[in-house]
Amino acid sequence: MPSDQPAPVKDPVTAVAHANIALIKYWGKRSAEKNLPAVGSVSLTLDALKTETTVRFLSDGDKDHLILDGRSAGTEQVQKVSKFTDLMAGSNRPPVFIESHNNFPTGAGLASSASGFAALAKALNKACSLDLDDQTLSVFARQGSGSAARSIFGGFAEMKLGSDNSGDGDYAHQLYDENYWDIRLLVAVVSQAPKKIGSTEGMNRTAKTSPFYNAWIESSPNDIRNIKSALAERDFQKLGELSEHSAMKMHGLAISAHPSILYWQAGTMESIRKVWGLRKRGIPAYITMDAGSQVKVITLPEHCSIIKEALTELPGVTDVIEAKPGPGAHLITDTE
Ligand code: 2P0
Repeated sequence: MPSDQPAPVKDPVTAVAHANIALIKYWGKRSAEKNLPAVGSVSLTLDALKTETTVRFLSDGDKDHLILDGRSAGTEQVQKVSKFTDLMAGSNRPPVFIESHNNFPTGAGLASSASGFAALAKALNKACSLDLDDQTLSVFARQGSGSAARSIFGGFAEMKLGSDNSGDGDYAHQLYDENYWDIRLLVAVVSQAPKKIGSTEGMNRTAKTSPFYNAWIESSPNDIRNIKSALAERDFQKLGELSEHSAMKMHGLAISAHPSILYWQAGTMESIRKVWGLRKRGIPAYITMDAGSQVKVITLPEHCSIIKEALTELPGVTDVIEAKPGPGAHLITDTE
């Protein structure tokens, strides 16, 4: 630990953070070094998808350990987490033992890095007695994974862009908490396999090769403004249309990269067509998708069961998860 920071405690600290789904998507970086997004984004934190992470600083040994879902993580993942721990705890820190568990498939487009780094930031904050506020934690979480900045907060969050490249202005903040509006998100699980092209690689390739990248950047502020007004008015149709359009725009952009980035599987198309069919029949349901093949459906509580039933029947869909607005990252105490 740097001498100006308090020594880490040796007792384990456990934090939980929930995945979030971007209603207005982040895709592209304006700087890789501090992981600065090229566009703002607006998200919904989800109660049903969560990561629980326990951090324990070790009094001896010389390397960090990371256990992910019960297994020792690969070198690349350990390095990423070590670098993040250095960032928060200082590079003279003792080795750390981190155990993390997701209640959903890792790396399959269900935002495991978002909940993962948000939980780790929250746990390290306590384990190192840093006492940082959520905005500062969000700045740290962003450096682990852009979407993680939003998972620090519950309910609806906005990721803001800084006016310079220091990184201090690139943080998320809460727009409304998890009790503001009871909308639902159904996840049609199409594949549990990790995606072949990670988000970072996908974003970099898109920025370098898509002829539409500048148009994507230019159209973003308007999308953010409009979704914030849909949220303020609790206008579900407006929220759904804007969210679906942002996801389609992002996937169209990724497809326009060279070589093309196509996250969809057969079950993805089946699910999209099914939801569009339901909407034609008057059911308020809108699609969103991330860097993976899963289709997420934004709807209202009273329409969940009919949509769930329709998606479950599809041959390409293995499971349907229902989520509602969830809480921000928090510590688990003995009393929970
Ligand atoms: C989002 N995604 O806004 C977008 C939509 C995926 C598609 O943020 O490179 O893992 O670590 O900052 O946060 C996933 O990308 O990317 C993501 P990095 P991250 O949710």
